[in-house]
Amino acid sequence: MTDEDAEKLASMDLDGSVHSEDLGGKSDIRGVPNRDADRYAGLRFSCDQGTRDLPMEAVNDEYCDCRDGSDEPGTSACSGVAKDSGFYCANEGYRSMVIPTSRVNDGICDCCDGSDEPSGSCKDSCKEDGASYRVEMERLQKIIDAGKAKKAEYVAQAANVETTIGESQRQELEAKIEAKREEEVAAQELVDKLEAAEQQRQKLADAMLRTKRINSLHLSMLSRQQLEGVIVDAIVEGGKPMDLVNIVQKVLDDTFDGTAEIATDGSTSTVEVPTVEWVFSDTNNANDKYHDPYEELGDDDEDVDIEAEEEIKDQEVDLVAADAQALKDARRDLRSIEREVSALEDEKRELERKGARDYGTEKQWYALQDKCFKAQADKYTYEICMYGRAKQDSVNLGDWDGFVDNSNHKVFKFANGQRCWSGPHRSLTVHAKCGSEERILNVREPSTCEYVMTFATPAAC
Ligand code: MAN
Repeated sequence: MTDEDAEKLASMDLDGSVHSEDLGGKSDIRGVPNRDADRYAGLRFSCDQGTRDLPMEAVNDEYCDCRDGSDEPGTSACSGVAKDSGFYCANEGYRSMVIPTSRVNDGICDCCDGSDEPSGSCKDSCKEDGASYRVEMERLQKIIDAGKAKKAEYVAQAANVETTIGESQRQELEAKIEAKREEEVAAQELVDKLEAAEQQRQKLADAMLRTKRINSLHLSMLSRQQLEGVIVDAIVEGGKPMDLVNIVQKVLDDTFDGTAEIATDGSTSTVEVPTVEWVFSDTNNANDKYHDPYEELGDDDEDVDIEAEEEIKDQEVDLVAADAQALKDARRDLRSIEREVSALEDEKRELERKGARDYGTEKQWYALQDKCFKAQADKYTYEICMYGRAKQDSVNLGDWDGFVDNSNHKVFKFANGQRCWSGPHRSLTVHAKCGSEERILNVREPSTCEYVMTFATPAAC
């Protein structure tokens, strides 16, 4: 189907036939169709709804007597004077037509049978015109037939599809959603429980780290006065980890006479002030290079809570290894259930949305749902998406507003588009015409921001 064919199809009537004025052939009176022959058959002629009575000689006498112009159907005498009743040419062999009477006897052959001009001035080309017209019509008819065949495919495609959401379908989907939501609640509870345990573990780990730092700095060995000094010096020095370790080292050296040896429980051990990195690292790793001297000394000083530390370590190892993985798994499971719930809800919404759609009496529009078609017209690219949105470039021309009543599902609208500058919201009316394929044939804007489109599609065949 070429653009030209499409244009021709667009000019054809909705049923695919070409508009013509076949009023029953030619009568004996010039410019009058057979259908009206009786009116011109008597001895007298009546016009202007019976208010004027004329002798038959007054008909086609080149003088306009009637206001309705009916006494001069075969001359141009009434053109511009009265209402134009038109000149009928039978055009035998081609299409009959009605032309304005102003074109009668004007030296131009408008009718192919030449009846609008004095006899002998025009060649009768109706036979030839008719032959090529029929060839053209047959060709266009083939396009229409192809469109009809394609429409039959559309109809078949939709035949077995449930286009209205059934009660059982809805209930089934709702039950599925309900069951999934219960799973979601259980999964959320598990995540909450494991997160609480993780928080607890973190608290214990923090406490343990703190204990480690206290122990590593041997703060328990310092007097209250020395500790107060450490605090003040640390503040004065800026409170940096390195400063703090140096301060503590100095206090320890002073206290233990530079020997760096301490005696507890009668035993002797070297006090090893650990490296800054170790003390302030955030780990509690058992393989750490610093070894707490109090452990060896069997010190059970209250301040250095080795037992608590061990207990924490045990708990931590379990939690880190098992619960952290369990939490990860539980979160993953929850996310996957949440996704399933949302997919089911989407499915339900989609079903309801589609169930509410009007696909036409034969569901002929079903195959085109959500399909989009584009075309360039003037300086814009227009796009329509069936049951969706229409656009002019990126400007919203409106959302689907349904088929126009009594249009036989051949006219549909998009409404409530982007507001026109100090005008209405943009809207588009689409006139669907039979064609062998989908194609936007033309777009006009007869009134500002109110657009009209002609669209060829098999669905309109
Ligand atoms: C844009 C287009 C036109 C429309 C004007 C109205 O230029 O959408 O079609 O007529 O806006 O201002």
